[in-house]
Amino acid sequence: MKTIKKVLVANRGEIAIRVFRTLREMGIQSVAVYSESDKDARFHRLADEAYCLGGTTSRESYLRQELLIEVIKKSGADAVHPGYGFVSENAEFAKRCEENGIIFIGPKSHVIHALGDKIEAKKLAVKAGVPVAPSTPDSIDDVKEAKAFADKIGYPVLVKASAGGGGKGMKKVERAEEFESLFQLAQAEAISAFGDGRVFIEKYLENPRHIEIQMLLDEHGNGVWLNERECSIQRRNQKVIEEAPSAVVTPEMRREMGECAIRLAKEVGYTNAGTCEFLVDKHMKFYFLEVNTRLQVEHPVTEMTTGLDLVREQIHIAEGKPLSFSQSDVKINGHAIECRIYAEDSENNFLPSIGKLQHYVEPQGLGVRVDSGVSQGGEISMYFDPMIAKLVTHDSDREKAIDKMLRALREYEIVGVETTIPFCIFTLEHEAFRSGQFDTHFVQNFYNNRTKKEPSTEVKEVAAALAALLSEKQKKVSTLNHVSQSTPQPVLNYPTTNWERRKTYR
Ligand code: MV4
Repeated sequence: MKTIKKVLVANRGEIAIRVFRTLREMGIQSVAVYSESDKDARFHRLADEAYCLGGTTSRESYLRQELLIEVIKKSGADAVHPGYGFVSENAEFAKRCEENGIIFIGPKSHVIHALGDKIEAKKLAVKAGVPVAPSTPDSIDDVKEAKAFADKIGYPVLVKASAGGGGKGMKKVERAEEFESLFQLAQAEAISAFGDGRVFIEKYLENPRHIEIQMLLDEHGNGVWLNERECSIQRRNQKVIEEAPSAVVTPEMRREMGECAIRLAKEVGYTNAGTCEFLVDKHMKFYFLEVNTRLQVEHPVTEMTTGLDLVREQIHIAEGKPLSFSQSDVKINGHAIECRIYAEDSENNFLPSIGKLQHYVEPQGLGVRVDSGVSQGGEISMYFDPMIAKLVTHDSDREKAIDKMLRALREYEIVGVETTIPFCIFTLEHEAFRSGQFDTHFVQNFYNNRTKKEPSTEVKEVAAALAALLSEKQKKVSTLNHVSQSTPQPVLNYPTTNWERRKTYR
């Protein structure tokens, strides 16, 4: 058993802050790294020490493995927390840490490597007796053989890249006639995207739900499942709303899925926090999809409903401590929902909306948690993920958690960029969501071809008055110039939030 005294967080934004908070509470020293383009970001001010990596893009900063190792050594950190994205699921980085005597807070490098290969992961699932969708048992490169298999299991099928995952490197084939060309396209794309052209064929599941099991496994052979998260509200493989527990999972199904997840994890020697993803069909049959070997973006909904701090658990496991509780201690307290607030125009095909947060106030109150890495005056940069914040609400049941989320979404004040708040409000008010009768096609079924609503006369008048007032102010008050060179354009077209509905603006 080791004692971790100092941790470097190889990440940025909200997740870096999330980890720094737990480190502070545990009395562990913290080290931040940041790119030149993040020199004014808030996250590195929450660490005890901060090192500038230089560079602008991810490649020039947060992805520079050798530089990260150098800074870890220089800072005297004994461990590194990778957060999500960047080097978090990079087996090579985990291996470099192992070789340099640095504790990588996550599974061992060989485990990350094995599970990163989707064919390998599926073989492990089969070996552990976990249900999988019908597929070729291995990669297949002969197009004739592949087509014979697709013809046999029936269309539609998916051609999936073994090195893919999270929706990358996937082609849906609807009919036999289009198989050959799409198969070859999938192979070519897999080579160019991953440098690995291996693909396999899998039966396409119609209208599945995406439900995942959070796992914790220590280095003494103990493993627990921390219930499920439902992440079916996605657009283009990007999760937008997640919740725990799922509206449709029964206690029996939860236990079955949980036991499957832990069996698979134990098969591969998994340690630390991880997530086992499943697709669930309309008959509530579940099929293994992949294992995510990192702390996930949506982990807060599990924390709110189990009362656990997953980062604290990760650190204890990395220190070699046994889990301090067993499966029967894991309870579900109420319901939690997370909305990811992206700087994207959800009323205009989710186009990225980068720029300065001219005005920014977060919602607060009982049962409201906001994990964010931004503040007023900050920039949503084009170099990184445009997520502004994760808004999480917790209450005694699903309906109350939804109502609390609607309250919190309407309390948010954001001027300067468009956001996914209107989409979240749309979804949370939708009968399909409220009744729990939805799947991964929610966005395409209900949110497509939505035309922009014409703003009401009242809203137009308020917008015009405010624009005039702000431009007048700018002429007189020179200090406003550092906030914006041009006239600030308040987001007033869509009266979705309380703030936008207000009639008086001081
Ligand atoms: C599937 C599927 C249907 N059938 N596999 C997308 C993310 C990647 N991890 C796997 N994905 C899918 N795999 C079979 N056999 C449908 C999807 C899928 C999806 C899955 C989860 C959440 C949203 C999705 C949106 C489109 C397609």
